[in-house]
Amino acid sequence: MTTTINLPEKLNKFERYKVEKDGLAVKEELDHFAQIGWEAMDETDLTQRLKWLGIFFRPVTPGKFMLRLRMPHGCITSGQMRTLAEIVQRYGDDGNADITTRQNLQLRGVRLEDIPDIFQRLEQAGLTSIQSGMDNVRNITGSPVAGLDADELIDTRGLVRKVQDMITNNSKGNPSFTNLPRKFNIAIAGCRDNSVHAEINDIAFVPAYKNKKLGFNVLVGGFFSAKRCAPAIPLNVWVEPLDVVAISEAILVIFRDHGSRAKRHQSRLMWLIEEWGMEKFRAAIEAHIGCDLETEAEKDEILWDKRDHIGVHAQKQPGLNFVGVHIPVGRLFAAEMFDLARLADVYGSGEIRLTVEQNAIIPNIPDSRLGAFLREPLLDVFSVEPKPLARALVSCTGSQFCKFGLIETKNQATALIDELDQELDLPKPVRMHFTGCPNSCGQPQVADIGLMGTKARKDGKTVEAVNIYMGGTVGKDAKLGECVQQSVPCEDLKDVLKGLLTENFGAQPRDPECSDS
Ligand code: SRM
Ligand code: SF4
Repeated sequence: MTTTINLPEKLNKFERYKVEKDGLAVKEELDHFAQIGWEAMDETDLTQRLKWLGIFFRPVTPGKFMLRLRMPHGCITSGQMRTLAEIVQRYGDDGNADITTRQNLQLRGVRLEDIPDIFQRLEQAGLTSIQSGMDNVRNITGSPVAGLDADELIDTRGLVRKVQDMITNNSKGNPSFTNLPRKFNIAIAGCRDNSVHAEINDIAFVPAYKNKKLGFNVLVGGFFSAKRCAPAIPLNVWVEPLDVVAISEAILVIFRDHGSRAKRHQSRLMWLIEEWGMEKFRAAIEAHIGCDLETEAEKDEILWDKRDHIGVHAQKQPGLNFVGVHIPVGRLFAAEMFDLARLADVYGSGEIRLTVEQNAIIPNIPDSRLGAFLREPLLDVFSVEPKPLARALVSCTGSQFCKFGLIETKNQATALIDELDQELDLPKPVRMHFTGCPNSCGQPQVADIGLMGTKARKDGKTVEAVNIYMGGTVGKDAKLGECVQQSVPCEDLKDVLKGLLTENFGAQPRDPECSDS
């Protein structure tokens, strides 16, 4: 594929290093890097280009890398989970896996010298981490209950796989898409509850009927960044499932060739759409695919509130169930990963699904096996009936591993939410999302209550604090929340949250007699 990238006259440092050497070039140098060690590597190869292979140098834990996989649609087999468990197990306390807000897995504690062996294992297991970081397309999301949900409209698993294969050249790496102006997110929803957060993706396909035919309306340009958050807007196009790969490819080529590269914070797809106007953008897609596109269907089929999939649910296949288990803030350790894989084998069909709420689902459990499944000790840790605040808690990585983190998130959020769950009775779950900095990886703007890390001054000292967002709605008519309170010191957060939960979500003090702590 020929590329005609629109480079600015003066290149910023990211564009310069991409021009100097393609990100994917480091693929051929892994054995060498493993031999010389990370300390002797060229700095740009180490801190930037390795991300084209999903390998992230962590300045917070130098020498202990993060490996971000690709997990199309959040589907993983028990065998693949075991392979990943074996990989993190060798790192002892440093090793773990986090389920991400894009229904993906990231491994921690990884040593560079082990990467050649790890990549061999991943390939054998049918897994890849290719092009999962920096200016590449992120994990492609889809409904976590595709193929299981009786009310599903389109099973999008095959489509998601095809789009990933197009982008990554069947996981071998695709030079056509290694130099995008910026990161890029794609979601393909076949469900009625918008389980993928369509509105915050650069491209989202959402189910819609046109002339009684089922296909997708297309939304474009959604993104979050430290400087601006924008919900996706209609492309005013309806496409058949068959055309999803071609449309995605066309938009990516247009973004690659025409997207602005001058300023990093103005390089996401929305900026190009605004510069061109939707008509010109749509015409460019038509020119690329060589035919006219149909205008969008009047309404889409996202008509439900969003589900969290926790607990036992009957599948469309009679006699079978999927069970959503709550993984606190998405963090898994090797023993738990082995155990999840075992449960999927013993009770299900050897399959596990991951959700954008950082939880897991085990599908295909027969009615007759449910009782025994629900008695498994792992479910004491990964509950099928978590308390209302823990149930809906999401958290980004935060300062424990991420250099952008202004606050520690996962551990702090879990402890705080556990205390609030002990002290309050709530009529229904409240979706709280913690994110360590304005990059918004934990999506605070989609939450009932979003907490974004910042710093504040208290008693003459700089302390960890949060800006509080409220009003994010998900599912049908999804809407982004807005900042309602700034610079609340983390040490005061519990009382502030108690107030917000009481005033807005019907929280009542819990009767200590009923406490099960
Ligand atoms: Fe993110 C950068 C983690 C989802 C917006 N994100 C980062 C980095 C790579 C920064 C770094 O190098 O340390 C973080 C890695 C930390 C680590 O060690 O784990 C990071 N982002 C994450 C994850 C792991 C959060 C989580 O705990 O689940 C998510 C991984 C998803 C995946 O599997 O690929 C993650 N990041 C998101 C999302 C949510 C989403 O996609 O739905 C967003 C907002 C949506 C969006 O992108 O439009 C998001 N991350 C960012 C941004 C701001 C992008 C921008 O246009 O400015 C950055 C900073 C950047 O890219 O320059 C960022
Ligand atoms: Fe890191 Fe900030 Fe993203 Fe959290 S939101 S993972 S702290 S970049």
